[in-house]
Amino acid sequence: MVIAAQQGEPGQDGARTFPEGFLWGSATASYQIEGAAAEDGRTPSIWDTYARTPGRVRNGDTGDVATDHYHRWREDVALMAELGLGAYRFSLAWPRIQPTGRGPAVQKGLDFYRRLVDDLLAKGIRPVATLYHWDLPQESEDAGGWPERVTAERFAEYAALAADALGDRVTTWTTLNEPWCSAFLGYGSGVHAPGRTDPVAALRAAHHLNLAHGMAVEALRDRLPSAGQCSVTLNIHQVRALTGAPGDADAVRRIDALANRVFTGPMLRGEYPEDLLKDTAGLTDWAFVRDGDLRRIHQPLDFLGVNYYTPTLVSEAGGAGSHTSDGHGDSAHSPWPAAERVAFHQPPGDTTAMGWAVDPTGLYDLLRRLADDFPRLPLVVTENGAAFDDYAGPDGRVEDPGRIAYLRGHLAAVHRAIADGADVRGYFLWSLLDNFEWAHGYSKRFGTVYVDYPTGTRTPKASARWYAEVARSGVLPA
Ligand code: IFM
Repeated sequence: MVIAAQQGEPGQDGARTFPEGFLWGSATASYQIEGAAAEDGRTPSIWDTYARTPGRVRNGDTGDVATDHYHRWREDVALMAELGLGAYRFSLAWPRIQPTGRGPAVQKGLDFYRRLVDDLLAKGIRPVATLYHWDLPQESEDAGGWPERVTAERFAEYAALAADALGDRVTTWTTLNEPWCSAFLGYGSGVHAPGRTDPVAALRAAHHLNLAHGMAVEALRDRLPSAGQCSVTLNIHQVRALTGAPGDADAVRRIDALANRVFTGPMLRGEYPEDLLKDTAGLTDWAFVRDGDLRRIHQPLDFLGVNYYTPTLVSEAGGAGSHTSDGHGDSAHSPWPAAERVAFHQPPGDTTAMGWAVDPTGLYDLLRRLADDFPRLPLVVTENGAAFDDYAGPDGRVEDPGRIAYLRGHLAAVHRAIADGADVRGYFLWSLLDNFEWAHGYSKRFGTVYVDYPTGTRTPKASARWYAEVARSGVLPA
């Protein structure tokens, strides 16, 4: 990616020009769009199993067909080209490439991604590949899943297979997408696959995801050409205090450790935060962290991927108006180990169809903080977007002014962060297509392209046209 030149304030007409070379893209993930769940050797992932378990996913929806991207990928790449995207962030399905989570790669699985990548490149769209966006092969979960070290070791083998097959054409790689969700929603609150509810397993999973990241970067670096870029995508929570009370500041510290520093500590500093180890000492002594692990996890990265949707508002539990929903789904089990004395609150402001507050200042603050904490590490917004209750009108058009307003506000925040010194190199909108929104099934539409699920027909929403113009011109209009 080209180094971003620093830009100034909006022009007199209020338009904001982004740096030359700023990367404009859209993002998706394999289980959310591909379908073809049992084709060409693919075996079930933990999400196939979870979705088939009654009561786990709304309406009993599964990713069996999803948006049928496995068959319609050509049409989707053509759409991206029509929409002028400079980059496409997608994930590889581990169970499509290595169905049992170990052993040799399945050629048909690799061929699918090769064809996709070749078509992207032919149309001038930069492929950005994520190795893991939550679809762990079920057999790996049966062998212990992320709480066990063996899963990190297997992940490094899978990373090597992927890089051997695609490293000549994909230069930009991300190891994990949002490991916080994999560890704490998957093994803590159980609202994501595999649906376990064990706080110690969640902490063990966090460590082995960190280790998997480090080992995968080693495998990638060994195989990629020198121009290859390695990164990880974190859903850094922008945690805010409800009041200025010291108890609320401590709640922020505790959640920041569990949400953010449990990953940025080892990955970017080579250490687990002392306060995290202390807070969780009643649950585990962290003996699963072996000598040499932190050195392997702490790999130089070319950029940090940041996903942001909404801020997190907390206080010390017991204060007025406190409640326990943190916006990550309802469960009797908390995704926050050893944080019983923290209460979560609905941040002020309008909400999206997810019930998430719209607050672009959270993105600005997040980017500024990361720029201060890790001054030499370029940033890329790898996901940002919103679900709304979109529908096709009688003329077939899909008008989504709420999404345009959301994107406008958040892009202005990115621009301001760049103007104030943050080295942000690109922005990927979530998502290209309406898709399977995990435990919400197909009930939440994040796409800028509307998908009519019964027929698979794609219709770009008004926001897709709007974003195409921003991407084409590099200018955010007033
Ligand atoms: O759909 C998800 C995506 O898979 C990961 N980041 C958040 C998105 C919206 O919930």
